[in-house]
Amino acid sequence: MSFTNPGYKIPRRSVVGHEGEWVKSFDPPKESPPTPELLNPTNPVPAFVAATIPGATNLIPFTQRLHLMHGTDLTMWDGRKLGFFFIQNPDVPESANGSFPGPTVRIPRGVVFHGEVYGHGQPPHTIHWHGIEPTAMNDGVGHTSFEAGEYTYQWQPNHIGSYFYHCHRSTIQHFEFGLYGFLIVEPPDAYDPSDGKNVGGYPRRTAANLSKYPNFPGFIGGNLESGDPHAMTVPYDVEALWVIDDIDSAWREQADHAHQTFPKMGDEPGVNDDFHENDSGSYDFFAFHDYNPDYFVVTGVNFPGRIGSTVSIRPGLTVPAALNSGVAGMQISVNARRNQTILVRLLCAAYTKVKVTFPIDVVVIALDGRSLGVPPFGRYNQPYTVPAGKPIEMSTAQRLDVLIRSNRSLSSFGQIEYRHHLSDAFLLNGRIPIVIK
Ligand SMILES: [Cu+2]
Repeated sequence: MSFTNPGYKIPRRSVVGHEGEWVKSFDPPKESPPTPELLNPTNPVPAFVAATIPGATNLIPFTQRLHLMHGTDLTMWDGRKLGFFFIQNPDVPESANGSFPGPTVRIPRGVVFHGEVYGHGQPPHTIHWHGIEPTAMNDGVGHTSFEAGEYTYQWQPNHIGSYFYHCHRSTIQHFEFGLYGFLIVEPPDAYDPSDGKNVGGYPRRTAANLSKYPNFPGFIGGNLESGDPHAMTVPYDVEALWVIDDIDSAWREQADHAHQTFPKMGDEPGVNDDFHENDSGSYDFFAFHDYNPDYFVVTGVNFPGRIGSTVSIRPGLTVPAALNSGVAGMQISVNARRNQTILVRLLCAAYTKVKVTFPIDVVVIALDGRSLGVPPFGRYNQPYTVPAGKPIEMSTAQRLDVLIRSNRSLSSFGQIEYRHHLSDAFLLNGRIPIVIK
């Protein structure tokens, strides 16, 4: 059995003559449709960022701006330059040239979110708000909504937790090339300074049901319908973001320009497009089936090693407030004190098989933006402990939130093991320092 002589043959229809079915209503991409049922946005975060980050602006009130760019090189740990697509927030100077991952978007539960999205030049893009539940028009899935030049996405987050946003046009490539960022839904009062708290720092709160875990102090149970913004939440003192990704340099060489995998538009969009004119000939239109990553990163930081190695990132790495919606002190490598509650938010943005191991017991409090044991799904699941050393398997697009709290000092590493998605061959062990003093 082989790729050319498979054991099973799935009958497939040729796409020739059916190209129109694969190109949506708002191609060509300069089309900028109005948002249906547009409401006034109420998200306070962009104004907070403008008030606290030097040089930042809030050009469109209450609106998060995200621009999608292509054609930027990123220098990897060994000095090699690889092509990436970046997400930029034009309101924030640190984001002016884009970043990988894109800036972390934080938003309070219940507000009306507006995301003004602009795709720089062809090809068009979308933003899919992964795990949020918008209307179909605002879901940003290419082929089922539309692909646009400019659009204001509108939605309302109703569950506190960890999400992410990513381009969903030619997703296999655009996601792999860097068009994604983390998305955090916080309690409704997370950016309300009226009680004198420092809304740009820690402690903060996230949703959890810790009624069976009294070692995490400050948990508030109660009833989500009561109006208490902190019902079913716990405070955390330290927050770390682990976005696990892998990079195939050969993909960059094969798709050496941004239009490589796009049909060339004919004069009747969706009807007489040419699916083969933009490719270089040797790889053809669907170039991205053979995936063999040779670079490995966590939250944009390179694990500095070749395939087969076990390597660590530096201690003390943090995410700047300008790239974290104005919240200062977000960590990558964990640096905490004893008896602090540590929240690690994990996103698997890798295509390979990933196993994450902690050197200390962790409590999994949420999966994919839904907190375990918290209504309305509380009857069907509950938080659970993963003992030190036991691997947690993760797959593409999955999010996992874990809490850690220790009354003893610790100087060790979390480990991310990458294995090839087909052969299971060992690729790399990436280690992330965890220091508790
Ligand atoms: Cu895109």
